Amino acid sequence: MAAPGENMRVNADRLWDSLMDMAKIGPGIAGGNNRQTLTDADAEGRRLFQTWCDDAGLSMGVDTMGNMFMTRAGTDPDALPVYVGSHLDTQPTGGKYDGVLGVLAGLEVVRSLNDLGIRTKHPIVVTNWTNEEGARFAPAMLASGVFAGIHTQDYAYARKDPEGKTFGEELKRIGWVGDEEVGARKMHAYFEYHIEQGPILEAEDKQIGVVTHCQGLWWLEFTLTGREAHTGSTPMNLRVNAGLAMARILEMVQTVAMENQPGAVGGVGQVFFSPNSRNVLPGKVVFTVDIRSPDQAKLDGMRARIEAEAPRICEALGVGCSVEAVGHFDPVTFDPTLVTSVRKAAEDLGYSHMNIISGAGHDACWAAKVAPATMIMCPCVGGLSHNEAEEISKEWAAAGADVLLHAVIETAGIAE
Ligand code: HGY
Ligand code: MN
Ligand code: MN
Repeated sequence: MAAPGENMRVNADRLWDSLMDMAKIGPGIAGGNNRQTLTDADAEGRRLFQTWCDDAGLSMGVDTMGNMFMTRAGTDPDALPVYVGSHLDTQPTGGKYDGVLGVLAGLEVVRSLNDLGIRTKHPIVVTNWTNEEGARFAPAMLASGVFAGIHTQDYAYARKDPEGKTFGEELKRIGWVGDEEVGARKMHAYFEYHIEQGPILEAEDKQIGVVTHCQGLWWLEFTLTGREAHTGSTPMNLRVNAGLAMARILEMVQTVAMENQPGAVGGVGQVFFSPNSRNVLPGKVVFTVDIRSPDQAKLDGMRARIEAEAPRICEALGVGCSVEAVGHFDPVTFDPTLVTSVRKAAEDLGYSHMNIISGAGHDACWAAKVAPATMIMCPCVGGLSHNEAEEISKEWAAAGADVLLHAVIETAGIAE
């Protein structure tokens, strides 16, 4: 006896072809992507997605943060939509699947419903959130954060990239300032399908991650002030060395994270030296510490220790020290009913699965503030992500999309 809807599956080749076609836009230098938010490449990727959605019979709405909402009508006009989203923007040396898989799998769900001739009670809205990565404009998940009322739009519009360009100017420049009030939309439910970006599912040989939680995050931006001086003629005892202070803070962050094992991470991905000249000791060093944990006490405890110890390290070297929290969300618990619908879909489809906590942050973390939300994950090779060598298999991609299809149908309801 076939399980309910066992025959309902996505078109794996069509999903894979769409992923490969999107990957041609904003190519990286090593086989991945550099399609950073609000660049011309982002604009080109948005237009391609819009064309595909138009071909699938979806109607587009865009809000003032450039979030794209592509609607497939339901039979009940009063029913709140089921949203299925993620992001098309990438890291500067990003992979082809981070975020993109979730947006294009959402489109594939709609394409498959069209093929199957299924009408749902609730509308379905495939969503592309602006600036999930936070690489060009901190913080991450900026536009979904404004949508959820975490940030004001003025704050978001004023965020600057390393060249001093603002989010608002760049959104306007690429022509994607929509007319919808951001956050006005109400959701019946929100699903996000995403690669794991970690090693667990592949190591455990599981096809599906049933995401129950997402770990919390702090991004602490440190500004250290030293004294610019000649690296050759300045005696060691006369140096005010902000670079050395930064190195000692990075070592301390590593120690704090290791002392909070298991279930804690800490590190630094971005550093700016000024004047960044080989033979000038830096007058200013700016860097962002990224700490995360699923445990609230550990997360906040690590922040407290780092913010207490960094000034002491700097004082010992005569270096000025200031810190600003430029990104934050607490650990997230996803909606148990939706989590169950994901697990049931995996079981109905015969896919191996396990509960998992998301190590990376996602727009679902903010969607969960305003609606029942959850995530589905597929493995990625070696757990590698935020790297152009990020890789998944077509089978992994399709299995998660099948689960998404079933969970969305379960939640949106098949019209009589
Ligand atoms: O930082 C994150 O976890 C996400 O990739 N923006
Ligand atoms: Mn992502
Ligand atoms: Mn990412």
